[in-house]
Amino acid sequence: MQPSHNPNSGLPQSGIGQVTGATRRFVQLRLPSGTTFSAKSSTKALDATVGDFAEYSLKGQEYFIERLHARFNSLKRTYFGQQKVLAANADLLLAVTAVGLLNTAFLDRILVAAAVEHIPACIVLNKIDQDTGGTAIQMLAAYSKPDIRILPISALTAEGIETIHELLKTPKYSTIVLAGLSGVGKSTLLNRLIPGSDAKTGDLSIKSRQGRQTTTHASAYNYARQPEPPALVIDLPGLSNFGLSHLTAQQVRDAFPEFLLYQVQCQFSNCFHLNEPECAVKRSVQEGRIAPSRYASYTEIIEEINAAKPY
Ligand SMILES: Nc1nc2c(ncn2[C@@H]2O[C@H](COP(=O)(O)OP(=O)(O)OP(=O)(O)O)[C@@H](O)[C@H]2O)c(=O)[nH]1
Ligand SMILES: [Mg+2]
Ligand SMILES: [Zn+2]
Repeated sequence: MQPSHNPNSGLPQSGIGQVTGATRRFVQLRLPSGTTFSAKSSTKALDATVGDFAEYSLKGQEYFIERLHARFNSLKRTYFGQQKVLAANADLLLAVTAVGLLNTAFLDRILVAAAVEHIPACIVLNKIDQDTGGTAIQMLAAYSKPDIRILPISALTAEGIETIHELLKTPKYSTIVLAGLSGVGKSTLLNRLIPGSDAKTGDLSIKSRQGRQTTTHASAYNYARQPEPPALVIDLPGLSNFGLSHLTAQQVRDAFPEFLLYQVQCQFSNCFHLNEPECAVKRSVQEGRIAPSRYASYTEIIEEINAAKPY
């Protein structure tokens, strides 16, 4: 009989772990307790992504990944024509944006990627210490219609941080993903939420105001919440584009919840709200019931999908 624990590390000899990092040959696995260790992939084709659940077992002195579990969901984007999984099995997505870097088209893309996979999402508006006059908050008013929660915070001054703590302490959210443009302050926020996590942060370059990319690969952190097991918080590298041409037009249309309210009044039941006559969604945009920025994001994504179609 084999002992059920590895005498060297005290870890179970086999079980299920969650991937917190992966290279071609090694995968970092995390147990529900938060302990991480390294395992080898037994096949070259193992396509492990942060958030994946994997079965592992000890063979000799080393841990090996036996197989990956099917994903409950995966946050995907198209990158140079290829569909890429950014993170798997997210229970909550925090779409992070910031005063000075507020780009609703980009935000809408992240929200679409989450909605298509049924991942609950909130918008975190960081750097509100710089929002003189509340302009950024006003720009986000468009999101009250699709009923997306907006959390205005400052990772720098800690204003509003309590609401993020509350979310992270919610037991049903065990895997939480932070995604957003480079420089919005994801890593600064993480350091604030998890003191000692030592997430690398970068300075905004004065020249471009773009913020050079500081986080270059996904990093994962434990968020302690006794007596519950720790939450896994994933800091994605700053993205500068979020291609969605792997989606269908229908998926994208259905990912704009405020369209669904009016869609029933469109002349065509399968209306895509583009050039169709008697379209209640377009009328709602003109009459101010749907935010023009949201509709513009929609048509832009649809155009991208059409442009990527093979002829
Ligand atoms: N004024 C202000 N600056 C902030 C705040 N949060 C972060 N910053 C600054 O914004 C810059 C970028 O922060 P990071 O945390 O590195 O941003 P990031 O989103 O992790 O960037 P990438 O790793 O490139 O994706 C740093 O200079 C931070 O000090 C904030 O709440 N207010
Ligand atoms: Mg970062
Ligand atoms: Zn329509």
